[in-house]
Amino acid sequence: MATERTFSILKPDATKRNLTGAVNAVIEKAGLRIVGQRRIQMSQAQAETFYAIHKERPFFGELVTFMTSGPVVVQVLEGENAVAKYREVMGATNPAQAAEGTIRKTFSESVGENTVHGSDSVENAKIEIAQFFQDGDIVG
Ligand code: FUP
Repeated sequence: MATERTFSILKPDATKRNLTGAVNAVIEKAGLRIVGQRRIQMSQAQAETFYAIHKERPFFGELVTFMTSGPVVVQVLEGENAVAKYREVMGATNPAQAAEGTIRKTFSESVGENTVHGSDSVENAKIEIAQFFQDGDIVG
């Protein structure tokens, strides 16, 4: 297995409920290292670019509105198999279908406000990290 990096977002429902530390504890307990982290207010343009793949979906407008509704924490996570590992730790997109012990099962209230984002491939992780981080801001 290779050491990988993945991109994570703690979404506005997490920051609003003061869950940054609680979610980070789950991430670190799973063996992922938080090697980059920044709290930002995402602009509409940033959210639209980030979720461009979903722009034809009926929930796109709501998704952009939600992602810009409050602060988010953007992160770079590092570890063995980090992309798949984090997807496992996050749980299914719909929290009702997420496994026990996952972030979404524990903390999320709906599919639209599901607490975390994690890249779905190493290739997308690189693109997503580059949208929000400069090399010097990631310290492994
Ligand atoms: P995931 O990779 O698990 O974050 O899921 P997707 O890329 O399929 O979806 C991205 C985001 O779109 C979700 F986090 C929330 C939103 N979404 C909805 O609001 N409704 C849906 O039916 C599916 C996704």
